[in-house]
Amino acid sequence: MPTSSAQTSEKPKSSANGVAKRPSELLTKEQCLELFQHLYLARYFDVRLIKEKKRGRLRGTLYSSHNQEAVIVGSIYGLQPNDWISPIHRDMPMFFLKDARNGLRNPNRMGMTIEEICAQVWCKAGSPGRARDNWSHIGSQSKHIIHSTSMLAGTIPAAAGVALADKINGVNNVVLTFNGEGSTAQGVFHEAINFAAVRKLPVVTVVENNMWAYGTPVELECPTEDVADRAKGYGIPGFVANGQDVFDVYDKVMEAVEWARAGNGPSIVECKTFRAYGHGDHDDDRAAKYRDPKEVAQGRANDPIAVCRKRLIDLGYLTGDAATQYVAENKGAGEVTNEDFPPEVVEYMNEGIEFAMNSPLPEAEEGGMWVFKE
Ligand SMILES: Cc1ncc(C[n+]2csc(CCOP(=O)(O)OP(=O)(O)O)c2C)c(N)n1
Ligand SMILES: [Mg+2]
Repeated sequence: MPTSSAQTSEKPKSSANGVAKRPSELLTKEQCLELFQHLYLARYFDVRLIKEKKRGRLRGTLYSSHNQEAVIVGSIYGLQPNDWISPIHRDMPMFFLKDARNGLRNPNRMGMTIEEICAQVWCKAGSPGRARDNWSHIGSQSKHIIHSTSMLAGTIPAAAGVALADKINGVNNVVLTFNGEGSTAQGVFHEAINFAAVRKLPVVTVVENNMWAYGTPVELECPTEDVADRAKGYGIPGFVANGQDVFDVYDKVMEAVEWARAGNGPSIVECKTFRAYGHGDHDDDRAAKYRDPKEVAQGRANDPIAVCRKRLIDLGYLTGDAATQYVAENKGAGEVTNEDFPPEVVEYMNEGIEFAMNSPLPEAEEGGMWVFKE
């Protein structure tokens, strides 16, 4: 069984000299560059919404994923289209990046469009939540995205249920469920993982350990050194990934996914990262007081875009001017500009925002919809 150092029953494919290759070493140059672009897409979504709100064009709370993009991007990149995900509040870009390998503009892709997500943020009629919320309490059964819930860790029992249903129906999809480290202190986290473990369900629980749950530090939520150590209690593998390195996240999640798909059951993948801002933007000022500025500076120093850029340069995939053309890393939303992002990234977001701006509000009569059985 894999441990935190992560070996699997199904050994990764071997190279000619017999040394096992990590899943990320099997990615093509194009795929590596695509991962890099997805990091930009996730970062731009975040900074653009902050800018839109500062300009007074947007209302509602924003839960920033700044600095956590490698977890969002690396964990879902290798999934099969029909695999399931259950994002949480800090994972908004995941909704439009799911199955992005099949083309961001492919209408048959098993992910949401940027138009749907922007309409959600602007509370318009064309959004999955139809103006009931501006953030992540959405999902899509047809796209295999389990609806988010506000109850921390509430997605894991739902994920276990989905995995059980697929198993009964003879379908071998993996279910990737996401949680903050704070959520691992919830009773339902233990109940659901225990249930998945005894039934060997293909549920991979990705823990985004950003060191803080609102104002509570990780050491007051988890007594073990690694959150992944909790896996031992269920007899399942626990993996630890560097959450700033998209390739390491990809490697650990792919090992867990292959382990699950081979019928071995669930696992926990802890990705060590750092929450760059407050819990939500309503918490930014307070967070600046409850967190040590040195800790914050250190936590932000390893920007996932910079880490990925270095790897691509080392691999020879980014050379010459292309290596430094768009430098979005290590800049806050107030400093970064459109010129720091590839034009196609800005364009994609512009299209989403334009759709949202031009979309109507829902009819008032819709307010009672979905409350009582029709
Ligand atoms: C059962 C439950 N308790 C408390 C809350 C209020 N709450 C919302 S988010 C949050 C912090 C979550 O921290 P973590 O799980 O680490 O995720 P992060 O926000 O850091 O990504 C809290 C306490 C809640 N939504 N559900
Ligand atoms: Mg947290």
